[in-house]
Amino acid sequence: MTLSPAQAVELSAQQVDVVAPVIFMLRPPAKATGSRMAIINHLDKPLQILSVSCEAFSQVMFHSVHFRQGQQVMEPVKQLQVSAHGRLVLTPNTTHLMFMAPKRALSKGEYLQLILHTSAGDIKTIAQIVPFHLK
Ligand SMILES: [Cu+2]
Repeated sequence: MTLSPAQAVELSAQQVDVVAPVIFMLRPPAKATGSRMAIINHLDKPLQILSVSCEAFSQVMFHSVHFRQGQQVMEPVKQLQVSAHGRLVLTPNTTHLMFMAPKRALSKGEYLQLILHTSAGDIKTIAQIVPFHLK
């Protein structure tokens, strides 16, 4: 792909990209739901993601997934790190953002603003509410 000069400037100005962020619809009676996205760090140093906020949820946690006696269990993680010029793919089966305690009913297709609070400052993105599927 060849970039026009204008596109090239825009891309180099973007130090961190959040790619295709989605939040899965809640499945009642669950009061929490997972998500999927990739975070690309174009910086020359590691990027720490310290916390995430979303206006429609009381809290956003970082979870990692482990297998224990054949059972999939999620455990809280303090923060996430993306290596210099690296990419972190967040999925329900691996590490992910877990959206806790929705403040209101959410509909399929709705867009919500996410703010990633990072070592490089706040990064705003928009995530869509989508039906749950593993792939
Ligand atoms: Cu989780």
